[in-house]
This record gives sequence, structure tokens and C-alpha cells, in this order.
Amino acid sequence: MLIEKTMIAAHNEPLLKKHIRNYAFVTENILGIEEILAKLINFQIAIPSWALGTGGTRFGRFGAGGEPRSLEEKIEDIGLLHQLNNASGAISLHIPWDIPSDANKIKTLAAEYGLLFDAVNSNTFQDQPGQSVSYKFGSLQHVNAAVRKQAIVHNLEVIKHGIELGSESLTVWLADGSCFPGQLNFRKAFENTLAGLKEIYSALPANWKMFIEYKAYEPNFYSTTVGDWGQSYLYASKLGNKAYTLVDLGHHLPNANIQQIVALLLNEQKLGGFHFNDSKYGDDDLTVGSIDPYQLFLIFHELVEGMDNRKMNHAKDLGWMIDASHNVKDPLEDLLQSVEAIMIAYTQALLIDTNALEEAQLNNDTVKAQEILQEAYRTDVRPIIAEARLRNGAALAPLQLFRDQKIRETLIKKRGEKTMATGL
Ligand code: PSV
Ligand code: MN
Repeated sequence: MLIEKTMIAAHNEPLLKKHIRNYAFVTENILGIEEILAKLINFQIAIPSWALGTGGTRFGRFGAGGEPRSLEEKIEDIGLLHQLNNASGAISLHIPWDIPSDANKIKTLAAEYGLLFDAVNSNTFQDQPGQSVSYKFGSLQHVNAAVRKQAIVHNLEVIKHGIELGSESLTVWLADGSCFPGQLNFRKAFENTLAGLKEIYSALPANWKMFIEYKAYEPNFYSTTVGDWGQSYLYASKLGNKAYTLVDLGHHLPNANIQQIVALLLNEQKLGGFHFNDSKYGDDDLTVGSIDPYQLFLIFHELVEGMDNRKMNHAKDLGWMIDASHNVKDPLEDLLQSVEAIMIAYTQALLIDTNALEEAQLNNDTVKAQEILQEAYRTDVRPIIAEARLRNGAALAPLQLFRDQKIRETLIKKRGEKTMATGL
């Protein structure tokens, strides 16, 4: 569902006066605001196809109504988000949940909405109808070569779909691991997984990247075969320079210093991409920045510092994606909040006085170092992000427009109350 440009203009008009005032106030002492705005305008965050509906938990799912019923409708929903915030210009597909029946048609549709295809994701964590062997005890790690082969062939198919759509990366997240001590030979599980990843890696087109996502636990609760960044880094290093580690913020044990992980992976040129979300306990898949926005800011500080150090392009050289699940919120509203939280943390990180911080570090001035970081963090950068949206014809207040125009109600009327988008 696309909305009329005139509707966005009509929404912006009454908000303009206040926006101009706020923008002038916050930017008064910011040097290089135009460069910052250019960076914000280029920065796009991919939306995963599975986040457009309610995910629920294993205890139940309470639908939002009007959820997309097909890949086409998922693309429509992301097109709408992108129209509202001009920062959601890509979609990430999960195969087999989103197998396009006609790749060219899907490509054309996405292009109409100004969307690119981000990483394609394989799924060897669920059994699919008609599949000959089961993933109950893992996929690439499995003791049975037939299961390993099935998982490899699936990943090759995912690459094929990705090529047809113009995607340039494959994300492999394995649920492999064990639930009980003694169930698994860790060494053999690692070797089997590595051998499988090697076969998949060798099928990657020259311009593609492979992201290896790690996760501390769940669905396996005793061991995970790609359980942390060290293990992911090990696979990625052994595979070659097209293989990278992917950091999903919810996949760490409590209190992990994710910012330090990010800094080191970047320095080793092995950080490939991000799955943004927030969590209190584990892989809670909550709205980005809803629990600990300061940690998000600190992560962005390391990202910006590390990328600048390596002269990387902020928008293009890493994969940026949200990976969230919505239980009680409207998925589209949640995604608007998540994108806003990412843009806020990114903008605040761009404001850090890096020279002064380096000087404070060289002088072991810990008080000054903290002041410098928090000076940036405590700046209300929302008018800067709104200005970036305004300059691109998007909405000054996307969430407000979504509600005022009763977009969910329209979607429910069109698609029905009990629809389902996700494969979980
Ligand atoms: C696993 O928890 C994960 O983060 C992976 O990225 C999956 O592809 C995604 O969630 C959807 O299940
Ligand atoms: Mn993820």
C-alpha cells in the first residue's frame, strides 16, 4: 500500500514550524551538519520479511490483523515504511518462507517501491514438507551425511534465489547444537559444520559475502555449534575473505560487551553485518533501543570509529538489518520505532568529538572520556533525523502519520483480521 505524496506533505505542513525551530536549536553548535545529513540520507536498514507479522512465542500468537499474506504484500509493507522514513530501503528474505514464484516480477515490484534485496537467509532449523531427512538433531553438524547434504543443497538453492533477485549475501544461522551433555562430539560437530560451510562458500558468486551468525543458546540449551563470535570468527577465517561474522544483538549471554566484540571484529575486517534488536534476557527480539539505548549508542560509537579508521563506507560496507519479533505491538509501528532508534544512535555516534576523546584516552582522563561520550548521547538528535526525512519527501513524524491515517485499519479491511506472514 503506497500513500499519496500529498498526504505526506499535508502531514508535514503543520509540524514544520516546530521542526524548523528545533532543528536550528540543535544544529547551532554542530560543525559539518550537511555531511551528517548526507550520511543519514544514505543509511538504509533492511527489514526482514519475517518481522512484518506478529511472531508470538511458543505459548501463543496474537495476530495484529492485516498482516501480509504473500511476498508481494510483505514488499508492499516495507515500501510503505520506506515511504514514511526513507531509511528502510531493503528487504531480507528467508527461504523457504519467501520463495518467489516469479523472480523477475518480484524484482520489478520491489524496484517500484525503491527497495533492494539484502542478504538471503537459509533455514535448516525447521523441517519442511516433503523433506527426506530431519533436522531434529542438527543440519550441517549432523552425524548422518544425508542430513548434511540436504542442508548444503538447501543453501545452494538459497544462493540461486538470491542471484535471481540481485541479492549479494547469504546469512547462515544454524540452530545446530545439543541439549544435553554427551549428546554431541563438539570436535566432530565443528568439523562437519566447517566442511558443509566450505561447500556452500565455494558456490558463492565472486561479489557475494557469506555471513555466519552466532547465537549463545536456543533452540539448543547445552551447546550451540556456532555459539559465539569466537566460533563464528573461526569458521569465517577458515573459509576465506568472503566470509564474515554477523552480530545479532540478542544472541549474547547477559552483560556481554558487544561493543568490544564489534570493535575487534571490525579491526580484523571480519565484521560482516548486524541484526538489530534489544533484549533483557536473551534472544527477546524486542524493539531496537527499547531496553538499553545507551548500549546501542556505544555499539555505534565503535562502528563509526572502526569504519572511519578503515575508511569504510558507512552505508554500504556492512549489512544493516533489523531482526525482531513482535508479540504485543503492531509490527509496522515497532519497525518504525526500531529504525528511529538506530538512526538516533548512529547520529549521536557521528557527533562524538573523536579528537578530544583520543586526547582524553592518551591522558588517561576517564572523567573527560565519559563526558565526551555522554555529551553526544545526551543530545536530542531527533530533529536532525527528521530533517533528513523531510529533505527526501518522507514524513516528519512517521509513527504519527501511520496512526492518523489509520493505516493498520486499512490493511485489516483489505487483507482481513486473521492473516499470517511469518513462517514461525
Ligand atoms: C535466530 O534466532 C535468528 O536471529 C536468525 O537470524 C534467523 O534467521 C532469524 O532469527 C529468524 O528466525
Ligand atoms: Mn538474527
